[in-house]
Amino acid sequence: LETNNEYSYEKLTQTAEYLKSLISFTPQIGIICGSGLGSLADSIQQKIEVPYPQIPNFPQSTVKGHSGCLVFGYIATVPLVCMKGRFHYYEGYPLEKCAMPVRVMKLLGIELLIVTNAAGGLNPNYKVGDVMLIKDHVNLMGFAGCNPLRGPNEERFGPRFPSMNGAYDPRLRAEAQKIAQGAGLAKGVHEGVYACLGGPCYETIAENRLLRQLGVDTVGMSTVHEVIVAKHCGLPVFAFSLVTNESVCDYESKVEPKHDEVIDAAKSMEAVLQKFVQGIIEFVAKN
Ligand code: 6GU
Repeated sequence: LETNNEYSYEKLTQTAEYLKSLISFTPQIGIICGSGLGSLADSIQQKIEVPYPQIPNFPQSTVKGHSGCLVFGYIATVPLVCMKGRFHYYEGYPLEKCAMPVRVMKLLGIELLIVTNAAGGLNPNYKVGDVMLIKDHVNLMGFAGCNPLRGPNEERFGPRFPSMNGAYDPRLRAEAQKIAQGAGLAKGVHEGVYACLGGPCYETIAENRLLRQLGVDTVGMSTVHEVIVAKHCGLPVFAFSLVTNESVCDYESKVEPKHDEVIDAAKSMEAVLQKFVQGIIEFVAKN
């Protein structure tokens, strides 16, 4: 049996206690910023930034140039914590390591997790720049036996066999349509199904065709394992994909995913998404 005490309840508690010693409030919301969407953290007031290398037991980011940090502070009077930079499976971390910050944020006291990602749009009705609220996921990596909850279960977080139904909070999704209009997403937002693949290569045409048949609307390399860990410990989730590129199912097409274009598309939507997330937070604060 492979046992892994690297992220035991005690270790995660240590990490949370260290972070609590730096702040004088209890964060109510946790936010995970997707690729190119780090500026979601810019609207945070009274910022306290804690670089990942400074946090005990935290994974270290492999991405060159920026190590990532937790940003504590307030948006619309709501105390929160934001992950600027997340951990991806393709970097070499096991899934439970990718998702471990979710448990740390749970121990810090958050009551809602907001997750964002940059994703390929498989649904032919989706255009670059569109937002899709995630209503459900296909845990494709789980089909192959990879799951962040694999291994001995920690009952203090949740049950051995957790249901995944309702992981993406339906009430917030319903409200988000209205909030999107107010934020400048005039056409509104889609609702659909997200799938995570391990990456780092993008999908082939044949894989895109398969995913489409499976009912997948956006595809990326994150989120699912974070949401599984959140649902396991009873955290409601609000999650959306920003469609940064078209995932084509046609061999004649010249469209090809490129990381630079993913980042550019995300950057060009940052201001609108910042407003959108702020609207969600304001709604949560009032309700
Ligand atoms: Cl097309 N695929 C995956 N797996 N992740 C992405 C993407 C595509 N576009 C942005 N992120």
